[in-house]
Amino acid sequence: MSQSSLAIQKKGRLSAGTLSLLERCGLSPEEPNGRLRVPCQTFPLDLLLIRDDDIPNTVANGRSDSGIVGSNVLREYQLANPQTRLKVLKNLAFARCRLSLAGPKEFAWQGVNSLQGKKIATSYPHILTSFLNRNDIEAEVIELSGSVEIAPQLGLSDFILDLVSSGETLRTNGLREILAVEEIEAVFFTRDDNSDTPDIQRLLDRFRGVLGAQNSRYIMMNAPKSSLAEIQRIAPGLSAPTVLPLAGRDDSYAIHMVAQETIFWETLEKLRALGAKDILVVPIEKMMS
Ligand code: PRT
Ligand code: ZN
Repeated sequence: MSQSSLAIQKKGRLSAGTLSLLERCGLSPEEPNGRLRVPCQTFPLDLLLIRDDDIPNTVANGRSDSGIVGSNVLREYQLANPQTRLKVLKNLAFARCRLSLAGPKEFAWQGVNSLQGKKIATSYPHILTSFLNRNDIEAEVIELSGSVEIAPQLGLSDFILDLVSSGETLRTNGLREILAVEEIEAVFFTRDDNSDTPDIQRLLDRFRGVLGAQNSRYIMMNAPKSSLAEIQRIAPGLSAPTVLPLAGRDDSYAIHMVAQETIFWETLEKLRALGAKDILVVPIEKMMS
């Protein structure tokens, strides 16, 4: 019997983030050596290495149990195929960018009504149409499969809807970002009817463990007993700290806690102002609750 499978991008902007996540989850894949289907060495899972555009369809028609793809590609597929039931189980916080409207840098933008009657080029016609419908805009959608950013120079369109990261590609083509229509990141998804299976849940637990830890910090400090309530108020996400006695000290505690957010220097300064000493903030590798 073949084991559970995860479709991932073979080569491209998602590859490094996907492989790094899988490694941190303890799912080291074997060397592909040209294979399309590659088993993991330490987990009962096969990786299917394919083009990102094929990932939603491969999961929808059951050739893979789950997939990792950019939310842009998944959303476009869902809008184009409303009968399929795909479900995002986890946002993966890598390959972040945005799907934005852009136009000539000299264009005097006056809100979405500026799009009325215009031509807009994109590789995401369904996402664009949905945006235009939501905003009651009648505009012509020009579908292009690549190099969307040169469409205005070629006279093919007035505006574009495309992925933007640093904005450099827009700038070099005389365009400027006008409006972010969707924030994009890599997502882990499956079919609706498949999302509760033990294999998928076990994988999801691993992703949660690594991503939860990625955003969490373990904080340790020694602090005066009188400051405990105030320290709990200041330090973010810390409802139930562990409070330990200090040998030979009646006036102070050792306080240990997990923070679900970045601890900023300002927070450390406030803690020190409350009398906290020897404050340590350390990364957490894995978490399971
Ligand atoms: O070969 P295959 O079909 O598998 O890959 P692909 O060429 O279709 O996709 P790929 O590898 O380029 O991108 C895969 C996914 O990465 C996208 O679907 C997004 O979810 C995500 N991603 C994150 C990006 C970017 N950032 C990004 N910056 N995809 C594309 N870009 C483009 C952007 O459109 C621009 O043209 O990169 C260019 C540089 O961006 P700037 O703004 O930094 O100049
Ligand atoms: Zn692609």
